[in-house]
Amino acid sequence: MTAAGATAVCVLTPPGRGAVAVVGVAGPRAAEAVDACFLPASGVKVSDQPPGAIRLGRWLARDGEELIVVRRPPDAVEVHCHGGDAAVRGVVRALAAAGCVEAEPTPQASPPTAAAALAMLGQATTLRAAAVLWDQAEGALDRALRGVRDRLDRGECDAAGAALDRLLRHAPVGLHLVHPWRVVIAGSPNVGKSSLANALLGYERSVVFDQPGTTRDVVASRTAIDGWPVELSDTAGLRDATDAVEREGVSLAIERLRRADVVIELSEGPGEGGAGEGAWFDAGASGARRIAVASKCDTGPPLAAEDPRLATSARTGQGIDALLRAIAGVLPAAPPAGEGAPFEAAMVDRIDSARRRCGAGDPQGALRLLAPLID
Ligand SMILES: Nc1nc2c(ncn2[C@@H]2O[C@H](COP(=O)(O)OP(=O)(O)OP(=O)(O)O)[C@@H](O)[C@H]2O)c(=O)[nH]1
Ligand SMILES: [Mg+2]
Repeated sequence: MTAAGATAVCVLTPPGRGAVAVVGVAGPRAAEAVDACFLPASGVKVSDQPPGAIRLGRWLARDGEELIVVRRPPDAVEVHCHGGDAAVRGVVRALAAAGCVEAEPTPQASPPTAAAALAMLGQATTLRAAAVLWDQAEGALDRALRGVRDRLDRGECDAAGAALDRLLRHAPVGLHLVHPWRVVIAGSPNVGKSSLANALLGYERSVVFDQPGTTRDVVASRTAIDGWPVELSDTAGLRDATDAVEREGVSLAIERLRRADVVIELSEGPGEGGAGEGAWFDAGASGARRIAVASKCDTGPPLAAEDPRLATSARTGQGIDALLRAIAGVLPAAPPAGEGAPFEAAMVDRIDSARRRCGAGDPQGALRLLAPLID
């Protein structure tokens, strides 16, 4: 809030990553304040520009950084600058020094789950994840929860429980809209894990070398598979290492396996079919979905018909698209457009507890648990 008659400056774009940020200046001295900081390329001051004018120029307080200024009637100016934190802070500070009062944007009166989704939207890295969050920002989860509340008000525990079950089914997707799915490539040394990671990523991220024990650390990379955010980890080859550094790498690999959502169990094919790795995988990948994959299938005879592994070659690209589809196939399906999906762990916990209260025939208990998500 700012005093009447003051000129305010506030960041209009939400926090999070973005190429461009917008800083708004509003009040009787908005154009003059911007004139004090901005050198228009045309030489015509912002205060002499017509409403709606879009002007390129340089920001004096930031070493003459180029940005765009838009005049908005009746007395506002937007400064469109680089989206990085430092650039935004530099613009706001200069305008404050020119006499503007720093303000927060007026909060929209929106339901808590919609506001939380909107706040999280800036962290979404894929269009598909953003679309699910946008549905929640538009009120999909709020509508579903209100529907549950109405049923609970009428004492309809079974119907409310079924609606909560539907929401909980979408929780795994909801919880991975900004936190990536963890996909880990594991297998014996030298089977081609790093080569496969590079082939899946489409660039040379990991060092590849014809010597077992090349990768010693976890090499994690962010990517997207089927439109979902994924962290792909290449790991050290699993074996009883004698070298202390390699041993450390193997324990890091096992640690990653424990926390994985999906494990690609890589073994050289067509050879012995990965007989040796099973115990390692069992030690690590507890709850993860497992995909058995054969590497280097450009060499030697084809895999036997009964071999359950997916045949790949990092060298020729054989099977790489099929493996990407297989990974997408073990991830849960997206909620239908417009459907509610809880997207924070605390929300899921509440909904889960409320579901159990429904099962226990306690509509009041369920209502109490859901109330903070609705009001
Ligand atoms: N012919 C063929 N060779 C491959 C293929 N993938 C990897 N290689 C070779 O196998 C060797 C080991 O490859 P890496 O990708 O480094 O294997 P790794 O499993 O990461 O090895 P460590 O990190 O030591 O555990 C290298 O010489 C690669 O060129 C493939 O698809 N076809
Ligand atoms: Mg490697």
